[in-house]
Amino acid sequence: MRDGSGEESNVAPSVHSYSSRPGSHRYKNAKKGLPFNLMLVGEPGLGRTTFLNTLCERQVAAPAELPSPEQAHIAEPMRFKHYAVDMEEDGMKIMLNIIDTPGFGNGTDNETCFNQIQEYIEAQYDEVLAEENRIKRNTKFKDTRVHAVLYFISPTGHSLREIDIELMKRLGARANVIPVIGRSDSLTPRELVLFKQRIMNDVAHYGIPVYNFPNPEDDDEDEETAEENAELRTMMPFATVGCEEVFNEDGRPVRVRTYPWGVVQVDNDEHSDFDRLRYVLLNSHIGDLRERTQNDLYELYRTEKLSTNAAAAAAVAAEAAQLRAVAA
Ligand SMILES: Nc1nc2c(ncn2[C@@H]2O[C@H](COP(=O)(O)OP(=O)(O)OP(=O)(O)O)[C@@H](O)[C@H]2O)c(=O)[nH]1
Ligand SMILES: [Mg+2]
Repeated sequence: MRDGSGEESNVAPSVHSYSSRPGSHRYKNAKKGLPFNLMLVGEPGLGRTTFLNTLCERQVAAPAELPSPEQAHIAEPMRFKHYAVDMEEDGMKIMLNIIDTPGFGNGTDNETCFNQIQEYIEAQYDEVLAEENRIKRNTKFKDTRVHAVLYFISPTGHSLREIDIELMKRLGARANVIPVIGRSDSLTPRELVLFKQRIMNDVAHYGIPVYNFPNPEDDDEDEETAEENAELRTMMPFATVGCEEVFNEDGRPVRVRTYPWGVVQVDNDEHSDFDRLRYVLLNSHIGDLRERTQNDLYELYRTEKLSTNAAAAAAVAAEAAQLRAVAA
């Protein structure tokens, strides 16, 4: 861990950390480590902190301190909390930066939260834009552009709520938004299938631009990727489960949530999509998420920004010319 808050203690790694998987990434030579910036957004209590610790396989973030009963009704404003963690995944070093957004959707002022998140994402683009325009490059420049936003949906079994639709719609134009169902073990497998369908129907109906595992253009080389992406599209939104409990099964540590009626194994594909999602983020799609951020989302922002600036400059010049004409 670099400088995240909370005590560090190791918990069991993902089952797949024991063996390397095929279809890996293209960045094995990134010497210092590949930067990957991941934002977590979702209503309070959907398991973002637990997810973060489960993803990093260690306690990076301490659980939120609960307010005293007298203070419990006071909704805290949203803020950005940063965690920086060095990871190694399938032989590749990753400098993972996680931006958590505690206080989002606590019912006070969603519009302000939407604006704050959008402004945060755009501010990182502005930094890159300013750096590109600098005559002398800053060799220590850190690219803080958000490569993916995990949006946590509450496991209600209902349709998407207005806040979900609004937020994902607004951010989809600026970042790779990946919808996930938080605390998904509260739904039965059948409920989960129906809920996923309902959410994806809403995504299509409202035209929400989520990261949709795009088809690679040059098919020959990428037939395998096309198949993988088609499968991943059918899994959306990913059903996540997080835990910090480790159970010893035949001498092997297994990450579980234990209930009186049984256990949920976090890394078991039959129990949740957590392990698949982790693999997508830190391995198979880390390259695509970064490239799409650079080539599509940032480029679009840059073009918009430069043409807005050019239009503003033209308006100022026209006004000055008009004033000069009047004065003459
Ligand atoms: N059933 C279930 N409970 C979970 C899961 N992940 C976390 N929890 C529990 O849900 C509660 C909230 O988890 P957190 O990880 O603190 O959630 P959070 O989204 O960070 O919450 P805030 O920071 O308060 O917004 C805790 O009691 C967790 O133990 C999960 O996958 N399934
Ligand atoms: Mg939290």
